Amino acid sequence: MERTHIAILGRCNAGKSTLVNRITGQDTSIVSDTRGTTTDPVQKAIEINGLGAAIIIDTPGIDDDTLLGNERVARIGKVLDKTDIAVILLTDEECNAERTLIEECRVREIPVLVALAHIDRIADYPSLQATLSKQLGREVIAISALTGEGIDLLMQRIVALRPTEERLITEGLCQAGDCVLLVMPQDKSAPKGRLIQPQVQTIRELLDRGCTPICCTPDRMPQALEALATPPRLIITDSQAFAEVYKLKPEASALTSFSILFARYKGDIHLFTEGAKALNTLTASSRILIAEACTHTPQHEDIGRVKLPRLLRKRFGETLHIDIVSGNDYPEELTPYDLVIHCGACMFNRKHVLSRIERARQQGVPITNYGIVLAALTGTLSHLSL
Ligand SMILES: Nc1nc2c(ncn2[C@@H]2O[C@H](COP(=O)(O)OP(=O)(O)OP(=O)(O)O)[C@@H](O)[C@H]2O)c(=O)[nH]1
Ligand SMILES: [Mg+2]
Repeated sequence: MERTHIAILGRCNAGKSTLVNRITGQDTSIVSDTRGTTTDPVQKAIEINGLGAAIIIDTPGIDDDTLLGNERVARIGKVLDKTDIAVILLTDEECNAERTLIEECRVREIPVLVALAHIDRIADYPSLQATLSKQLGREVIAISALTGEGIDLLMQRIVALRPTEERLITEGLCQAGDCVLLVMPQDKSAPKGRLIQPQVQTIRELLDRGCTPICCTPDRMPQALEALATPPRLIITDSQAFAEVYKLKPEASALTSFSILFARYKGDIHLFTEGAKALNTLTASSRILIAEACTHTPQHEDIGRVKLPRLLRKRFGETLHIDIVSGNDYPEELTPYDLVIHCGACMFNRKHVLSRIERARQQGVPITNYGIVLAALTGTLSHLSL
């Protein structure tokens, strides 16, 4: 699910953690008057009235000197990579660091809200609020996370800034009334007793769109097709089953994969297909970075850790250098690599994927994703609807 990521930023002791606790209505973060209490970003999933699913991110102080300078910048940078809305807290007229942060957000196209915090203990807060507003050339909301004053207004402003772009996973590939066949292997690498996020999200969207989703595992695909009076408009398969599904696909059905759908939905499918062209120039001494969004214990037939490296080495040679990173461990410096291959990123928001794509693009390193590479290596890419 696409959750709006809201980061609470500011200097140490600005009351970031107190505000996060107030918004989430829980003791999500540790609060104390010791500077640098929050050293790692803390995320909390919540539902916000009028906005829907969100993640509130508590962050270390932008002036936290208990962290090394570059470490601090890197941590804030990683938060900004996924931030849809930034809330910056101030407590006095000093606002140089905040100005720099506002500028960084402008470059990254992140909408910013500025709030003067701790107003319960600032004698003439309206005049400080006016001064800051003038200095920064923008609205400054007055809040107290302690008493709750001003929080309703802050939440209203947050809701007003929510990303409004409505995106569909299956945009342009099917319409109301269409039957869509989903081929979903439930092998050892699938979680026990449930479906993975991309499958659930796609089924839900198809139901909402008035389509008829039908599900099967690859081995039951012939029976599923037989049970239908006409071929499905679209077949969506797990990338791993491309080859066998393609063989069984009726002429009249379009074919795509969950990872292609999510590359379109979360990333930039055209840049990813461009990036996959790098596969034509790789050699046995090339270096590849495989980046996974979620951290999970490596599994026997894991696609990112086992299958993809095996296919790549088979194609380009055993000496091919492959680094695998997961979660937030996406390197700043991508130039050592000849190609970055990202997972479908079902656990990331779109902003996060776009930030990663942008970093690769700026450094001139081709980037693509699992589904596209699997399709390219198995020769099915040209048969897919993108
Ligand atoms: N009077 C008053 N005190 C507050 C308010 N918000 C936070 N505080 C106090 O300020 C101190 C610091 O609050 P935190 O929420 O830990 O601040 P922080 O910005 O998370 O600090 P770091 O994690 O160190 O960066 C605590 O003693 C809080 O109780 C407020 O609105 N009014
Ligand atoms: Mg804190």
